[in-house]
Amino acid sequence: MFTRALTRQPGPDLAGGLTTAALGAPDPHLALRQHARYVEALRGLGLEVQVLPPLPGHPDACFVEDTAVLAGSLAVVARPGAPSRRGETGSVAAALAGWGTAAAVTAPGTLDGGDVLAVERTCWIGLSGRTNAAGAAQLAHLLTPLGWDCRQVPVGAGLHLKSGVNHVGGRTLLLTEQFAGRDVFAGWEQLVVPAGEAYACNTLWINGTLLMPAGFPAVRALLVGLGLPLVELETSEFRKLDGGLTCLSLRS
Ligand code: CIR
Repeated sequence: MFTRALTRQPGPDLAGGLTTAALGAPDPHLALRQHARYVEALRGLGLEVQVLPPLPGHPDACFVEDTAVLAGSLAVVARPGAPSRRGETGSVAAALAGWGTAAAVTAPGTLDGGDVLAVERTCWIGLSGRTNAAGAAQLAHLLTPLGWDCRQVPVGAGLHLKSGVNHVGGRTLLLTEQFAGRDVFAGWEQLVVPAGEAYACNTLWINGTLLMPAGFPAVRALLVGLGLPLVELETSEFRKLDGGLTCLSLRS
């Protein structure tokens, strides 16, 4: 169960964020409204949510998930793979004081929290354009002595591991075809996202409820089968920057 989350409001410079999507420029005002709904949804599910103000000069800073990893008793400050995002971590580290034993990924390691999926005592770490082998090894070195089974996952195409693999409760993972069936996920139930709706793989399990992006009927139909309450949230403005629901918070 999650009890708290850290988020950061998108700023007026949001359109300056990194992206590979060709979906046009995000509207900062609409993004702010979508963010407020997201925070409201987390609070509605019982989480105490801290909302940091925008970080001027860091248009991607609302994607706080990438700046740290919360796993069990640890709060690990990440070292984002994109140099433009490294200035986001200081204020997040300060906000996370007291959330767990502090640790940090250091050079030459790079690691984005979006590449880390920690469930029960299993931690999958994606090797991506953002997370390198040194960063993944540093995180595993911190977690393994605490009883975590750390497994590396080459991401290949796509931004992050959690662009294509997420936990949707119990022993079930929601995966894109790109990740389905790999040995590293053996022993877990696998729900495969229908082609054309890969973005909705970034669905977030919070205390028995699934938060999913609005507008993905095939994934919705698949998730209904799990029998969990479903909340659909508008994410259009964050999607324009390759961001989704998990990216917008750090949870513990
Ligand atoms: C970036 O490229 O870093 C941001 N525009 C999007 C980050 C999305 N984060 C995530 O999936 N965890």
